[in-house]
Amino acid sequence: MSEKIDYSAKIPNNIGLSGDRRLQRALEGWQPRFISWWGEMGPALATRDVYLRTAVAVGREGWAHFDHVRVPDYRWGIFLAERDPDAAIGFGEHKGEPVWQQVPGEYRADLQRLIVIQGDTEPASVEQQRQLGLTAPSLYDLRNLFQVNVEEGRHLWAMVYLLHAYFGREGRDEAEGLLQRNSGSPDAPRILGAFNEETADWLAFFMFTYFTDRDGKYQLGTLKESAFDPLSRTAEFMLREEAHHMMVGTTGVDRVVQRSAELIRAHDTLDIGPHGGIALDIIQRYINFHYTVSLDLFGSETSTNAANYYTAGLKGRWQETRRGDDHRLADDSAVLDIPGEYGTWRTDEASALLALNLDLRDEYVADCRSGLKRWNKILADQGTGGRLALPTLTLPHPGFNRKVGLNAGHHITPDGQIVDERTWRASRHKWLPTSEDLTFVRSLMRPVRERGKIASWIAPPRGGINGKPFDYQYVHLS
Ligand code: BYC
Repeated sequence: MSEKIDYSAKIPNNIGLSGDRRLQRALEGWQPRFISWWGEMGPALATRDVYLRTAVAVGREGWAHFDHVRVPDYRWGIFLAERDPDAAIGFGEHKGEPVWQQVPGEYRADLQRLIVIQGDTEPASVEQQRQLGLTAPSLYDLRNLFQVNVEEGRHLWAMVYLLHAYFGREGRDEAEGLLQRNSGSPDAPRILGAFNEETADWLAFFMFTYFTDRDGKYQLGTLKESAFDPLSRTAEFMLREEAHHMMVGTTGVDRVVQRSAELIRAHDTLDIGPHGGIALDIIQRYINFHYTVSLDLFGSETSTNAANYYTAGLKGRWQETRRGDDHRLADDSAVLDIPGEYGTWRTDEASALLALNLDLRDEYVADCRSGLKRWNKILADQGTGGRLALPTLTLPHPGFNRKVGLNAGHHITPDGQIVDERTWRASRHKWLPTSEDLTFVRSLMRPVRERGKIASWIAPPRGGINGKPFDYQYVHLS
């Protein structure tokens, strides 16, 4: 397979699509439906053009090209990482066998399910972020939003390719379904909870790209290990694009925290709302919310689905090849924290195979901690000249506010105490964003569309995109 992407084709690709007429026709049949979905459910703000990154190769260096592009003309395509002709399955009962180029009949339903769940999240996030362009705090941020959106659209293409190419009629029906379900729809919602929540303001967008896109990183990391080679190579290239989405989240929250710290210092108060900033307690409540709905995306702590996927070789662990065990896990165990009826925690042991969702979640939690460290460092560096004690931003206990898994149905505080429902309800407003918080944050969301200018509630970025300065004309509005 050539590493270069064929851009002369109607659907840019590096899979030799022109040599497979049936698949080409099927995907060209889906393409206008995608474009019409994008028109209806994609970004609400009309633009003349946006400075976007487009993939031009799948090698490590020089894979992206930047230019001003009319967004509806963005070249969504199908790009897989290069094939390793010697690739062998790295885990499970088929460990050591060559990776599969076709779907084995016995794993067809499970693989299709994993691909559909992954595929469903991609358009969902575009739908959730549809209105945000109308209130972007700068042209730089607006550009980043569009970059994230077009790449989530491309990730939908990646999953639709797999469904069309390897899952026959059922795959084609599922590809239609991906455009028919919509985020938050009462009749046909998206499959996973977090993708039916609103992303109503830019603080929510930065939290989403920090916490929820990071779940995407970890889930794609496990699919990259898959024995089904086309899925593995698809996920590998998606991960390359995903890194930018997390940069948007990490530096987005950095910049909100930076600005809040500056306002606290300048006005000598934590109550910075009247000065146009977002108070740290609101930021903490947004962290609590977005982190915990993202934890739900890992499924239950013990899962026979996860065990079966692993044993079959469909979905591995994060950095599977770097783990120093037998990659089969039949004899290993893991410890679980279980909330008890009477306000006490107990621990239990489960087989490591059953606890694979927890293993992945633990990797994710460790990664999330690095964000909190950064944001607390920004607060400490800014300081208050010793006049005020700044709170520390924290990650809540993984049992807090959970709808999926062992902790669902329990009332657990951010510091991990199990309490009764009344106590929980009485304190909920301290822990999760209140309607007042949401209204206040929304009131700050006024668009700033002048080159080089930025809204009052966020600091400018340290640098621009692709070596351009912050005050570059990233977007031409129509
Ligand atoms: N909401 O055995 P269990 C991304 C269901 S994000 C609703 O515990 P399993 C992105 C589950 O389906 C990454 N239902 O779970 C980010 C099952 O139903 P059935 C997306 C849920 O299967 C930002 C039942 O509960 N990719 O890429 O081990 C922007 C028992 O489930 C939820 C993937 O997730 C939930 N949260 O694990 C754009 C990878 N959780 O079968 C993109 C593919 C569980 O009893 N998916 N259920 O009807 C998977 O690996 C797994 O399906 C899950 C669930 C990790 C999602």
